Amino acid sequence: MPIREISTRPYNDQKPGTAGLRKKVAVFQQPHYLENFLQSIFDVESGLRGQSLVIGGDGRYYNREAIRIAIAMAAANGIARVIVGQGGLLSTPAASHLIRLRRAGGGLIFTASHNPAGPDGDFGLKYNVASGGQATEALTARIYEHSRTIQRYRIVEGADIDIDRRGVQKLEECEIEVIDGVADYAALMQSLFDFDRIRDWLRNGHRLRFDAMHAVTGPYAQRILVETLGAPPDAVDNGSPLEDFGGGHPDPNLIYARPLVELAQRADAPDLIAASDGDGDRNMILGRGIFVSPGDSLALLAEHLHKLPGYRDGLRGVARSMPTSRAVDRVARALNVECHETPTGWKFFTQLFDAGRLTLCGEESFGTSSSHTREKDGLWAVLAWLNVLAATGRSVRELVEAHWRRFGRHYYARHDYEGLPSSAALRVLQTLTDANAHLVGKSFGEWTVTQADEFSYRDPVDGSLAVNQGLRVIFGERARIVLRQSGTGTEGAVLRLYLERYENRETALDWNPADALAPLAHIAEECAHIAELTGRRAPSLVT
Ligand code: VG1
Ligand code: CO
Repeated sequence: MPIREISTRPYNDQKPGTAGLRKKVAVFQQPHYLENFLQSIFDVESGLRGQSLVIGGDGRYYNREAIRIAIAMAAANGIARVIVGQGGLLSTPAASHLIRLRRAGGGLIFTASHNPAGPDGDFGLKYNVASGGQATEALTARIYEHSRTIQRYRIVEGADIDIDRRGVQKLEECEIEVIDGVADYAALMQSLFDFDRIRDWLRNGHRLRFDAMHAVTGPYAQRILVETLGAPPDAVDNGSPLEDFGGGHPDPNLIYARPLVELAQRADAPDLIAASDGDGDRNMILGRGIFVSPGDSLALLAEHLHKLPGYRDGLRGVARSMPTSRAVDRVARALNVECHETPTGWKFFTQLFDAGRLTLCGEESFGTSSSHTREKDGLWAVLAWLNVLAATGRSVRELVEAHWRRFGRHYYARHDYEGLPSSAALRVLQTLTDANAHLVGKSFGEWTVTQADEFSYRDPVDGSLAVNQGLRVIFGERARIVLRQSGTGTEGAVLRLYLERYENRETALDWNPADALAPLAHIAEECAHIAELTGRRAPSLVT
Protein backbone atom coordinates (compact mmCIF):
# COMPACT_ATOMS: atom_id res chain seq x y z
CA MET A 1 0.00 0.00 0.00
CA PRO A 2 1.70 3.15 -1.19
CA ILE A 3 2.06 6.38 0.72
CA ARG A 4 0.62 9.07 -1.52
CA GLU A 5 0.97 12.78 -1.54
CA ILE A 6 -2.31 14.29 -2.61
CA SER A 7 -2.60 17.90 -3.66
CA THR A 8 -5.32 19.95 -2.07
CA ARG A 9 -6.64 23.49 -1.64
CA PRO A 10 -7.25 25.25 1.69
CA TYR A 11 -10.69 25.87 3.14
CA ASN A 12 -10.08 28.90 5.40
CA ASP A 13 -12.83 28.04 7.92
CA GLN A 14 -10.86 25.66 10.12
CA LYS A 15 -10.47 27.88 13.14
CA PRO A 16 -11.08 25.77 16.27
CA GLY A 17 -13.45 27.15 18.92
CA THR A 18 -13.88 26.52 22.65
CA ALA A 19 -13.38 22.78 22.23
CA GLY A 20 -11.78 22.00 18.89
CA LEU A 21 -13.03 22.19 15.34
CA ARG A 22 -16.81 21.70 15.26
CA LYS A 23 -18.88 21.79 12.07
CA LYS A 24 -21.86 20.18 10.40
CA VAL A 25 -21.16 16.64 9.19
CA ALA A 26 -21.66 17.86 5.60
CA VAL A 27 -18.83 20.36 6.06
CA PHE A 28 -16.47 17.63 7.26
CA GLN A 29 -17.53 15.45 4.32
CA GLN A 30 -16.30 17.94 1.72
CA PRO A 31 -13.36 16.65 -0.31
CA HIS A 32 -10.10 16.84 1.66
CA TYR A 33 -11.70 18.86 4.48
CA LEU A 34 -10.74 16.50 7.29
CA GLU A 35 -7.48 15.59 5.57
CA ASN A 36 -6.44 19.24 5.37
CA PHE A 37 -6.96 19.78 9.06
CA LEU A 38 -5.23 16.54 10.06
CA GLN A 39 -2.26 17.30 7.83
CA SER A 40 -2.05 20.77 9.39
CA ILE A 41 -1.72 19.09 12.78
CA PHE A 42 0.96 16.69 11.54
CA ASP A 43 2.88 19.50 9.84
CA VAL A 44 2.78 21.89 12.80
CA GLU A 45 3.40 19.16 15.37
CA SER A 46 6.35 17.61 13.57
CA GLY A 47 7.54 16.16 16.89
CA LEU A 48 4.79 13.54 16.64
CA ARG A 49 6.95 11.65 14.14
CA GLY A 50 8.20 8.44 15.74
CA GLN A 51 5.76 8.72 18.64
CA SER A 52 2.44 7.15 19.60
CA LEU A 53 -0.88 8.77 18.81
CA VAL A 54 -4.18 7.97 20.58
CA ILE A 55 -7.27 7.99 18.36
CA GLY A 56 -10.92 7.60 19.33
CA GLY A 57 -14.28 9.28 19.27
CA ASP A 58 -17.75 9.45 20.73
CA GLY A 59 -19.23 7.02 18.19
CA ARG A 60 -21.33 9.51 16.32
CA TYR A 61 -22.07 9.37 12.59
CA TYR A 62 -18.85 9.72 10.53
CA ASN A 63 -16.69 8.59 13.48
CA ARG A 64 -15.55 5.37 11.82
CA GLU A 65 -14.82 7.00 8.48
CA ALA A 66 -12.87 9.82 10.13
CA ILE A 67 -10.85 7.35 12.19
CA ARG A 68 -10.05 5.33 9.08
CA ILE A 69 -8.69 8.47 7.41
CA ALA A 70 -6.79 9.54 10.54
CA ILE A 71 -5.08 6.15 10.86
CA ALA A 72 -4.07 6.13 7.18
CA MET A 73 -2.68 9.65 7.51
CA ALA A 74 -0.89 8.94 10.79
CA ALA A 75 0.88 6.00 9.16
CA ALA A 76 1.88 8.19 6.22
CA ASN A 77 3.19 10.91 8.51
CA GLY A 78 5.67 8.83 10.43
CA ILE A 79 3.63 8.01 13.56
CA ALA A 80 5.18 4.90 15.11
CA ARG A 81 2.10 3.56 16.86
CA VAL A 82 -1.58 4.36 16.79
CA ILE A 83 -3.59 3.38 19.86
CA VAL A 84 -7.26 3.25 18.96
CA GLY A 85 -10.30 2.36 21.04
CA GLN A 86 -12.16 -0.73 19.88
CA GLY A 87 -15.01 0.21 17.58
CA GLY A 88 -13.48 3.69 17.41
CA LEU A 89 -14.88 4.51 20.86
CA LEU A 90 -13.06 6.49 23.52
CA SER A 91 -14.70 8.94 25.87
CA THR A 92 -12.93 12.29 26.00
CA PRO A 93 -11.58 11.78 29.57
CA ALA A 94 -10.54 8.19 28.76
CA ALA A 95 -8.64 9.40 25.69
CA SER A 96 -6.89 12.06 27.74
CA HIS A 97 -5.94 9.45 30.33
CA LEU A 98 -4.61 7.07 27.66
CA ILE A 99 -2.37 9.75 26.17
CA ARG A 100 -0.77 10.19 29.58
CA LEU A 101 -0.69 6.52 30.52
CA ARG A 102 0.90 5.41 27.25
CA ARG A 103 3.17 8.46 27.02
CA ALA A 104 1.79 9.23 23.57
CA GLY A 105 2.81 12.35 21.69
CA GLY A 106 -0.83 13.37 21.46
CA GLY A 107 -4.31 12.27 20.55
CA LEU A 108 -7.14 12.89 18.13
CA ILE A 109 -10.61 12.89 19.67
CA PHE A 110 -13.49 12.90 17.22
CA THR A 111 -16.48 14.48 18.88
CA ALA A 112 -18.92 17.34 18.79
CA SER A 113 -19.68 16.64 22.44
CA HIS A 114 -23.42 16.92 23.16
CA ASN A 115 -24.36 18.43 19.80
CA PRO A 116 -26.89 16.30 17.91
CA ALA A 117 -25.42 13.61 15.66
CA GLY A 118 -26.37 11.86 12.42
CA PRO A 119 -25.96 12.85 8.76
CA ASP A 120 -27.58 16.25 9.44
CA GLY A 121 -25.90 16.70 12.82
CA ASP A 122 -22.50 17.91 13.91
CA PHE A 123 -19.03 16.44 13.85
CA GLY A 124 -15.82 17.61 15.42
CA LEU A 125 -12.19 17.02 16.18
CA LYS A 126 -10.02 17.91 19.14
CA TYR A 127 -6.28 17.62 19.11
CA ASN A 128 -4.80 16.91 22.54
CA VAL A 129 -1.11 17.16 23.32
CA ALA A 130 1.26 14.92 25.27
CA SER A 131 0.05 16.22 28.63
CA GLY A 132 -3.40 14.86 27.75
CA GLY A 133 -4.88 18.35 27.57
CA GLN A 134 -6.32 20.20 24.61
CA ALA A 135 -3.96 22.14 22.40
CA THR A 136 -3.38 25.63 23.76
CA GLU A 137 -4.77 28.71 22.04
CA ALA A 138 -1.34 29.49 20.57
CA LEU A 139 -0.92 26.00 19.11
CA THR A 140 -4.45 25.96 17.70
CA ALA A 141 -3.78 29.32 16.09
CA ARG A 142 -0.67 27.90 14.38
CA ILE A 143 -2.60 24.88 13.11
CA TYR A 144 -5.35 27.14 11.81
CA GLU A 145 -2.85 29.41 10.04
CA HIS A 146 -1.25 26.37 8.43
CA SER A 147 -4.65 25.08 7.24
CA ARG A 148 -5.09 28.32 5.29
CA THR A 149 -2.13 27.65 3.03
CA ILE A 150 -2.05 23.86 2.86
CA GLN A 151 -1.28 22.43 -0.59
CA ARG A 152 -0.88 18.68 -0.03
CA TYR A 153 -1.42 15.91 2.45
CA ARG A 154 0.03 12.44 2.97
CA ILE A 155 -2.01 9.28 3.26
CA VAL A 156 -1.58 5.52 2.91
CA GLU A 157 -3.90 4.59 0.10
CA GLY A 158 -6.14 1.56 0.36
CA ALA A 159 -5.43 1.08 4.07
CA ASP A 160 -7.65 -1.60 5.50
CA ILE A 161 -7.59 -1.63 9.31
CA ASP A 162 -10.19 -3.51 11.34
CA ILE A 163 -10.89 -1.28 14.35
CA ASP A 164 -13.27 -3.82 15.86
CA ARG A 165 -10.60 -6.46 16.35
CA ARG A 166 -8.36 -6.03 19.38
CA GLY A 167 -4.64 -6.51 18.86
CA VAL A 168 -1.88 -5.10 16.72
CA GLN A 169 -2.10 -4.67 12.95
CA LYS A 170 0.55 -3.18 10.74
CA LEU A 171 0.21 -0.37 8.23
CA GLU A 172 3.47 0.42 6.45
CA GLU A 173 5.91 1.09 9.30
CA CYS A 174 3.16 1.97 11.75
CA GLU A 175 1.71 -0.38 14.37
CA ILE A 176 -2.03 0.01 14.88
CA GLU A 177 -3.05 -1.23 18.30
CA VAL A 178 -6.77 -1.68 18.86
CA ILE A 179 -7.48 -1.69 22.60
CA ASP A 180 -10.34 -2.14 25.03
CA GLY A 181 -11.21 1.54 25.48
CA VAL A 182 -12.75 1.03 28.92
CA ALA A 183 -10.19 -1.03 30.86
CA ASP A 184 -7.53 1.59 31.65
CA TYR A 185 -10.10 4.21 32.53
CA ALA A 186 -11.95 1.78 34.83
CA ALA A 187 -8.68 0.94 36.60
CA LEU A 188 -7.99 4.65 37.10
CA MET A 189 -11.42 5.14 38.70
CA GLN A 190 -10.81 2.18 40.98
CA SER A 191 -7.57 3.78 42.14
CA LEU A 192 -9.33 7.03 43.12
CA PHE A 193 -12.51 5.89 44.83
CA ASP A 194 -13.52 3.50 47.58
CA PHE A 195 -15.24 0.88 45.45
CA ASP A 196 -15.87 -1.42 48.45
CA ARG A 197 -17.75 1.30 50.24
CA ILE A 198 -19.82 2.16 47.18
CA ARG A 199 -20.58 -1.54 46.70
CA ASP A 200 -21.79 -1.77 50.31
CA TRP A 201 -23.86 1.36 49.90
CA LEU A 202 -25.61 -0.21 46.91
CA ARG A 203 -25.97 -3.53 48.66
CA ASN A 204 -27.64 -1.78 51.59
CA GLY A 205 -30.51 -0.82 49.33
CA HIS A 206 -29.44 2.56 47.98
CA ARG A 207 -30.31 3.09 44.36
CA LEU A 208 -28.60 4.71 41.41
CA ARG A 209 -29.78 5.66 37.92
CA PHE A 210 -27.32 6.71 35.23
CA ASP A 211 -28.46 7.84 31.79
CA ALA A 212 -25.80 7.31 29.09
CA MET A 213 -28.09 8.95 26.51
CA HIS A 214 -27.06 6.44 23.79
CA ALA A 215 -23.65 8.07 23.67
CA VAL A 216 -20.12 7.02 24.53
CA THR A 217 -20.44 6.45 28.31
CA GLY A 218 -22.70 3.38 27.93
CA PRO A 219 -19.87 0.80 27.90
CA TYR A 220 -18.00 2.65 30.67
CA ALA A 221 -21.06 2.81 32.92
CA GLN A 222 -21.92 -0.83 32.23
CA ARG A 223 -18.42 -2.02 33.16
CA ILE A 224 -17.91 0.20 36.19
CA LEU A 225 -21.34 0.73 37.72
CA VAL A 226 -22.96 -2.61 36.90
CA GLU A 227 -20.19 -5.18 36.46
CA THR A 228 -17.72 -3.82 39.02
CA LEU A 229 -19.82 -2.01 41.61
CA GLY A 230 -22.79 -4.36 41.45
CA ALA A 231 -25.54 -1.91 40.55
CA PRO A 232 -28.49 -3.73 38.93
CA PRO A 233 -28.49 -3.70 35.09
CA ASP A 234 -31.41 -1.29 34.97
CA ALA A 235 -29.32 1.31 36.81
CA VAL A 236 -27.86 2.23 33.40
CA ASP A 237 -30.32 3.68 30.91
CA ASN A 238 -29.75 4.05 27.16
CA GLY A 239 -26.43 2.25 27.51
CA SER A 240 -25.80 1.34 23.88
CA PRO A 241 -23.93 3.97 21.85
CA LEU A 242 -25.74 4.83 18.62
CA GLU A 243 -24.51 6.80 15.62
CA ASP A 244 -27.33 9.31 15.98
CA PHE A 245 -27.52 9.11 19.79
CA GLY A 246 -31.01 7.65 19.28
CA GLY A 247 -32.10 10.94 17.76
CA GLY A 248 -31.64 12.58 21.16
CA HIS A 249 -29.63 15.47 22.43
CA PRO A 250 -27.07 14.07 24.87
CA ASP A 251 -26.65 17.35 26.70
CA PRO A 252 -27.47 16.60 30.33
CA ASN A 253 -29.29 19.65 31.66
CA LEU A 254 -32.73 20.60 32.94
CA ILE A 255 -34.16 20.74 29.43
CA TYR A 256 -32.60 17.85 27.51
CA ALA A 257 -32.62 15.49 30.48
CA ARG A 258 -36.17 16.38 31.52
CA PRO A 259 -37.15 12.73 32.24
CA LEU A 260 -34.43 12.58 34.90
CA VAL A 261 -35.69 15.77 36.50
CA GLU A 262 -39.17 14.23 36.63
CA LEU A 263 -37.78 11.01 38.04
CA ALA A 264 -36.02 12.96 40.79
CA GLN A 265 -39.31 14.51 41.83
CA ARG A 266 -40.96 11.16 42.56
CA ALA A 267 -41.23 9.96 46.14
CA ASP A 268 -39.58 6.65 45.19
CA ALA A 269 -36.77 8.28 43.21
CA PRO A 270 -33.31 6.67 43.30
CA ASP A 271 -30.78 8.16 45.75
CA LEU A 272 -28.52 9.40 42.97
CA ILE A 273 -29.62 10.22 39.44
CA ALA A 274 -26.99 11.24 36.91
CA ALA A 275 -26.22 11.59 33.24
CA SER A 276 -23.31 12.34 30.95
CA ASP A 277 -23.05 13.87 27.50
CA GLY A 278 -22.12 12.65 24.01
CA ASP A 279 -18.38 12.32 24.62
CA GLY A 280 -18.53 11.56 28.33
CA ASP A 281 -17.02 14.72 29.73
CA ARG A 282 -20.10 16.41 31.23
CA ASN A 283 -22.21 15.35 34.19
CA MET A 284 -25.56 16.14 35.72
CA ILE A 285 -26.29 15.27 39.33
CA LEU A 286 -29.70 14.96 40.98
CA GLY A 287 -30.89 13.43 44.22
CA ARG A 288 -34.35 12.58 45.48
CA GLY A 289 -36.26 15.85 45.23
CA ILE A 290 -33.27 17.97 44.28
CA PHE A 291 -31.23 19.10 41.27
CA VAL A 292 -27.64 20.01 42.09
CA SER A 293 -26.57 22.97 39.98
CA PRO A 294 -23.09 22.47 38.46
CA GLY A 295 -21.66 25.34 40.51
CA ASP A 296 -23.01 23.78 43.71
CA SER A 297 -21.77 20.36 42.67
CA LEU A 298 -18.26 21.77 42.26
CA ALA A 299 -18.44 23.53 45.63
CA LEU A 300 -19.72 20.42 47.40
CA LEU A 301 -17.05 18.23 45.88
CA ALA A 302 -14.45 20.75 47.01
CA GLU A 303 -15.91 20.51 50.51
CA HIS A 304 -15.94 16.70 50.69
CA LEU A 305 -13.25 15.48 48.31
CA HIS A 306 -10.65 14.84 51.01
CA LYS A 307 -12.87 12.03 52.31
CA LEU A 308 -12.19 9.99 49.17
CA PRO A 309 -9.12 7.75 48.87
CA GLY A 310 -7.50 9.47 45.87
CA TYR A 311 -7.72 12.87 47.57
CA ARG A 312 -6.77 12.13 51.20
CA ASP A 313 -3.97 14.69 51.07
CA GLY A 314 -6.49 17.46 50.47
CA LEU A 315 -6.74 19.97 47.68
CA ARG A 316 -3.81 21.83 46.15
CA GLY A 317 -6.11 24.36 44.60
CA VAL A 318 -9.44 24.74 42.86
CA ALA A 319 -10.55 26.59 39.74
CA ARG A 320 -13.67 27.54 37.85
CA SER A 321 -14.36 29.20 34.55
CA MET A 322 -15.28 32.86 34.85
CA PRO A 323 -19.04 32.51 34.23
CA THR A 324 -19.32 29.61 36.72
CA SER A 325 -20.94 30.48 40.04
CA ARG A 326 -18.62 31.65 42.77
CA ALA A 327 -19.84 29.03 45.25
CA VAL A 328 -16.54 27.16 45.08
CA ASP A 329 -14.61 30.34 45.95
CA ARG A 330 -16.20 30.30 49.41
CA VAL A 331 -15.13 26.72 50.04
CA ALA A 332 -11.61 27.51 48.83
CA ARG A 333 -11.46 30.39 51.30
CA ALA A 334 -12.61 28.14 54.14
CA LEU A 335 -10.05 25.50 53.17
CA ASN A 336 -7.40 28.14 52.61
CA VAL A 337 -6.45 26.91 49.13
CA GLU A 338 -5.78 28.77 45.86
CA CYS A 339 -8.82 29.51 43.73
CA HIS A 340 -8.36 30.37 40.04
CA GLU A 341 -10.77 32.02 37.65
CA THR A 342 -10.13 31.04 34.02
CA PRO A 343 -11.79 31.69 30.65
CA THR A 344 -14.45 29.27 29.43
CA GLY A 345 -13.08 26.00 28.03
CA TRP A 346 -11.08 23.21 29.61
CA LYS A 347 -7.75 24.05 27.99
CA PHE A 348 -7.15 26.85 30.51
CA PHE A 349 -7.18 24.46 33.48
CA THR A 350 -4.58 22.14 32.00
CA GLN A 351 -1.57 24.37 32.65
CA LEU A 352 -2.55 24.74 36.29
CA PHE A 353 -2.89 20.97 36.68
CA ASP A 354 0.48 20.39 35.04
CA ALA A 355 2.06 22.94 37.36
CA GLY A 356 0.64 21.07 40.37
CA ARG A 357 -1.51 24.00 41.45
CA LEU A 358 -4.89 22.40 41.00
CA THR A 359 -6.78 19.35 42.24
CA LEU A 360 -10.38 20.12 41.29
CA CYS A 361 -12.09 22.40 38.80
CA GLY A 362 -15.34 22.89 36.97
CA GLU A 363 -17.59 24.88 34.69
CA GLU A 364 -21.22 25.91 34.84
CA SER A 365 -21.85 23.89 31.68
CA PHE A 366 -22.01 20.64 33.68
CA GLY A 367 -18.27 19.96 33.58
CA THR A 368 -16.22 18.85 36.59
CA SER A 369 -12.95 17.02 36.92
CA SER A 370 -9.76 16.62 38.87
CA SER A 371 -6.04 16.20 38.40
CA HIS A 372 -6.49 12.52 37.42
CA THR A 373 -6.92 13.47 33.75
CA ARG A 374 -6.71 16.62 31.62
CA GLU A 375 -10.29 16.81 30.45
CA LYS A 376 -13.53 17.17 32.28
CA ASP A 377 -14.91 13.82 33.27
CA GLY A 378 -18.58 12.89 33.56
CA LEU A 379 -18.32 9.45 35.12
CA TRP A 380 -15.61 10.64 37.49
CA ALA A 381 -18.07 13.20 38.88
CA VAL A 382 -20.78 10.56 39.25
CA LEU A 383 -18.39 8.23 41.08
CA ALA A 384 -17.15 11.08 43.26
CA TRP A 385 -20.74 11.83 44.29
CA LEU A 386 -21.46 8.13 44.86
CA ASN A 387 -18.39 7.91 47.05
CA VAL A 388 -19.33 11.03 49.01
CA LEU A 389 -22.82 9.62 49.59
CA ALA A 390 -21.40 6.27 50.69
CA ALA A 391 -18.73 7.87 52.90
CA THR A 392 -21.02 10.33 54.67
CA GLY A 393 -24.17 8.22 54.77
CA ARG A 394 -26.16 11.33 53.94
CA SER A 395 -28.54 11.99 51.06
CA VAL A 396 -27.88 14.41 48.21
CA ARG A 397 -30.48 16.73 49.61
CA GLU A 398 -29.05 16.68 53.13
CA LEU A 399 -25.57 17.41 51.82
CA VAL A 400 -26.68 20.29 49.62
CA GLU A 401 -28.84 21.89 52.31
CA ALA A 402 -26.08 21.60 54.87
CA HIS A 403 -23.74 23.28 52.38
CA TRP A 404 -26.16 26.18 51.84
CA ARG A 405 -26.59 26.67 55.57
CA ARG A 406 -22.86 26.82 56.05
CA PHE A 407 -21.81 28.84 52.99
CA GLY A 408 -24.97 30.47 51.69
CA ARG A 409 -26.56 29.77 48.31
CA HIS A 410 -25.60 30.92 44.82
CA TYR A 411 -28.71 31.01 42.68
CA TYR A 412 -27.64 30.47 39.13
CA ALA A 413 -28.96 30.22 35.59
CA ARG A 414 -27.73 30.45 32.04
CA HIS A 415 -29.93 31.90 29.29
CA ASP A 416 -28.94 30.89 25.77
CA TYR A 417 -29.99 32.81 22.68
CA GLU A 418 -29.27 30.38 19.85
CA GLY A 419 -29.10 30.75 16.08
CA LEU A 420 -28.80 34.54 16.05
CA PRO A 421 -27.56 36.46 13.02
CA SER A 422 -24.02 37.32 13.98
CA SER A 423 -24.67 41.03 13.41
CA ALA A 424 -27.39 40.95 16.11
CA ALA A 425 -25.10 39.13 18.53
CA LEU A 426 -22.36 41.68 17.92
CA ARG A 427 -24.75 44.56 18.49
CA VAL A 428 -25.76 43.15 21.87
CA LEU A 429 -22.13 42.67 22.90
CA GLN A 430 -21.29 46.18 21.76
CA THR A 431 -24.25 47.62 23.66
CA LEU A 432 -23.13 46.05 26.91
CA THR A 433 -19.52 47.05 26.25
CA ASP A 434 -20.64 50.65 25.86
CA ALA A 435 -22.87 50.46 28.93
CA ASN A 436 -20.05 48.95 30.97
CA ALA A 437 -18.08 52.16 30.63
CA HIS A 438 -20.62 53.96 32.84
CA LEU A 439 -21.98 51.24 35.13
CA VAL A 440 -19.59 51.25 38.06
CA GLY A 441 -21.21 52.87 41.08
CA LYS A 442 -24.68 52.66 39.60
CA SER A 443 -27.36 51.06 41.80
CA PHE A 444 -30.14 48.76 40.68
CA GLY A 445 -32.48 48.28 43.63
CA GLU A 446 -30.46 46.74 46.45
CA TRP A 447 -27.42 46.03 44.27
CA THR A 448 -24.62 48.37 43.27
CA VAL A 449 -22.19 47.72 40.43
CA THR A 450 -18.63 47.40 41.74
CA GLN A 451 -16.96 46.32 38.52
CA ALA A 452 -17.97 46.25 34.85
CA ASP A 453 -15.47 45.07 32.26
CA GLU A 454 -14.35 42.51 29.74
CA PHE A 455 -12.63 39.50 31.21
CA SER A 456 -9.09 38.71 30.15
CA TYR A 457 -6.80 36.12 31.62
CA ARG A 458 -3.09 36.05 32.15
CA ASP A 459 -2.00 32.43 32.52
CA PRO A 460 -0.03 32.30 35.79
CA VAL A 461 2.13 29.47 34.47
CA ASP A 462 3.22 30.50 30.97
CA GLY A 463 2.25 34.18 31.06
CA SER A 464 0.12 34.01 27.91
CA LEU A 465 -2.79 36.40 27.67
CA ALA A 466 -6.33 35.49 26.57
CA VAL A 467 -8.44 38.55 25.82
CA ASN A 468 -12.08 39.03 24.94
CA GLN A 469 -13.34 36.30 27.27
CA GLY A 470 -16.74 37.68 28.17
CA LEU A 471 -18.39 40.82 29.53
CA ARG A 472 -19.21 41.00 33.20
CA VAL A 473 -21.15 43.25 35.50
CA ILE A 474 -20.34 42.54 39.13
CA PHE A 475 -22.37 43.65 42.12
CA GLY A 476 -19.78 42.86 44.78
CA GLU A 477 -20.44 39.50 46.39
CA ARG A 478 -24.18 39.84 45.94
CA ALA A 479 -24.71 39.21 42.25
CA ARG A 480 -23.19 38.99 38.81
CA ILE A 481 -24.23 39.17 35.18
CA VAL A 482 -21.99 37.72 32.47
CA LEU A 483 -22.47 37.81 28.72
CA ARG A 484 -20.38 36.04 26.12
CA GLN A 485 -20.60 34.48 22.71
CA SER A 486 -20.37 30.70 22.43
CA GLY A 487 -17.40 29.17 20.65
CA THR A 488 -18.95 25.76 20.01
CA GLY A 489 -22.10 26.49 18.01
CA THR A 490 -22.36 25.43 14.38
CA GLU A 491 -25.43 27.42 13.34
CA GLY A 492 -25.42 31.20 13.57
CA ALA A 493 -24.22 32.96 16.69
CA VAL A 494 -25.12 31.87 20.21
CA LEU A 495 -25.17 34.37 23.07
CA ARG A 496 -24.99 33.11 26.63
CA LEU A 497 -26.22 35.24 29.50
CA TYR A 498 -25.22 34.02 32.94
CA LEU A 499 -27.00 35.19 36.08
CA GLU A 500 -25.79 34.66 39.62
CA ARG A 501 -27.22 35.84 42.92
CA TYR A 502 -25.89 35.11 46.37
CA GLU A 503 -27.99 34.83 49.52
CA ASN A 504 -26.95 33.77 52.99
CA ARG A 505 -30.03 34.58 55.01
CA GLU A 506 -31.65 31.41 56.35
CA THR A 507 -35.02 32.55 54.95
CA ALA A 508 -33.56 33.02 51.47
CA LEU A 509 -32.14 29.54 51.00
CA ASP A 510 -35.13 27.79 49.47
CA TRP A 511 -36.45 30.19 46.90
CA ASN A 512 -37.35 29.14 43.40
CA PRO A 513 -34.23 29.90 41.29
CA ALA A 514 -36.21 31.52 38.47
CA ASP A 515 -37.87 33.91 40.93
CA ALA A 516 -34.61 34.65 42.70
CA LEU A 517 -32.96 35.54 39.38
CA ALA A 518 -35.81 37.47 37.75
CA PRO A 519 -34.57 40.87 38.97
CA LEU A 520 -31.13 40.18 37.50
CA ALA A 521 -32.60 39.15 34.14
CA HIS A 522 -34.33 42.50 34.21
CA ILE A 523 -31.14 44.42 34.87
CA ALA A 524 -29.38 42.49 32.10
CA GLU A 525 -32.06 43.55 29.65
CA GLU A 526 -31.78 47.14 30.81
CA CYS A 527 -28.03 47.14 30.15
CA ALA A 528 -27.65 44.89 27.08
CA HIS A 529 -31.05 45.22 25.35
CA ILE A 530 -30.98 41.62 24.22
CA ALA A 531 -34.71 41.32 23.53
CA GLU A 532 -34.79 44.64 21.75
CA LEU A 533 -31.74 44.00 19.56
CA THR A 534 -32.41 40.36 18.70
CA GLY A 535 -36.18 40.44 18.52
CA ARG A 536 -36.25 37.47 20.89
CA ARG A 537 -38.67 37.85 23.74
CA ALA A 538 -37.14 35.02 25.69
CA PRO A 539 -34.01 32.89 25.59
CA SER A 540 -34.21 29.70 23.53
CA LEU A 541 -32.83 27.67 26.41
CA VAL A 542 -32.61 28.20 30.16
CA THR A 543 -30.41 25.84 32.15
C1 VG1 B 1 -19.36 25.31 25.89
C2 VG1 B 1 -19.38 25.54 27.39
C3 VG1 B 1 -17.98 25.41 27.95
C4 VG1 B 1 -17.40 24.04 27.57
C5 VG1 B 1 -17.47 23.86 26.08
C6 VG1 B 1 -17.02 22.48 25.65
O1 VG1 B 1 -18.57 26.32 25.27
O2 VG1 B 1 -19.91 26.80 27.70
O3 VG1 B 1 -18.03 25.56 29.34
O4 VG1 B 1 -16.07 23.92 28.00
O5 VG1 B 1 -18.81 24.04 25.62
O6 VG1 B 1 -17.74 21.48 26.30
P1 VG1 B 1 -19.20 27.64 24.57
O7 VG1 B 1 -18.06 28.37 23.98
O8 VG1 B 1 -20.21 27.13 23.56
O9 VG1 B 1 -19.90 28.38 25.66
V1 VG1 B 1 -17.94 19.97 25.58
O10 VG1 B 1 -18.74 19.01 26.61
O11 VG1 B 1 -18.50 20.44 24.17
O12 VG1 B 1 -16.38 19.42 25.23
CO1 CO C 1 -18.72 17.04 26.01
